[in-house]
Amino acid sequence: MPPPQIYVERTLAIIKPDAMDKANEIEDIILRNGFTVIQKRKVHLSPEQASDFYVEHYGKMFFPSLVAYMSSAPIGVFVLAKEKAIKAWRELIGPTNPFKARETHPGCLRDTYGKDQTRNAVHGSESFLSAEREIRFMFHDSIVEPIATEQAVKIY
Ligand code: RTP
Ligand code: MG
Repeated sequence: MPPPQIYVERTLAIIKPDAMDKANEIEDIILRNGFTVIQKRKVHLSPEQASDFYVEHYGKMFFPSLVAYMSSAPIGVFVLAKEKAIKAWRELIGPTNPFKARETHPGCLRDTYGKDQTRNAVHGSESFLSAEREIRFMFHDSIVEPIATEQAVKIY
């Protein structure tokens, strides 16, 4: 009999600027939850790069503050793999708003590390297509090379 097939999915996770001081702690939680870290990078996005990354939100009221926040300081970017990784990572991070997360999903990452609706500690891809787009985006030369300094290579 052939061995059972397990479909291992990839997703993109980001530790946002406000949670970078807890990056080691968050990476431990990632590993303890059975994710494999395929790639990781520390990058400092320009406002243009942050706008491109979150282009789906262009025109929304929170877009300017989101872009300013995401380009304010370095972020930790991870490609994670696991069975049903996209859904599993979204469940682990919890709802967008940390105050809501605290009530409905106590113990999720945004409950533990989030500060407010914008500074909510972590990002997770929403679908297979967005995961593939975001992985390509973050690990493309145009993002990686300008910050490929010693500091960027060693993530923390
Ligand atoms: P993400 O894309 O970062 O994983 O977050 P998400 O899917 O849970 O939420 P999304 O609707 O995609 O929003 C993207 C990010 O924009 C900021 N935001 N601020 N002030 C506000 O009302 C507001 N709403 C969203 C958050 O940083 C959110 O994660
Ligand atoms: Mg989103």
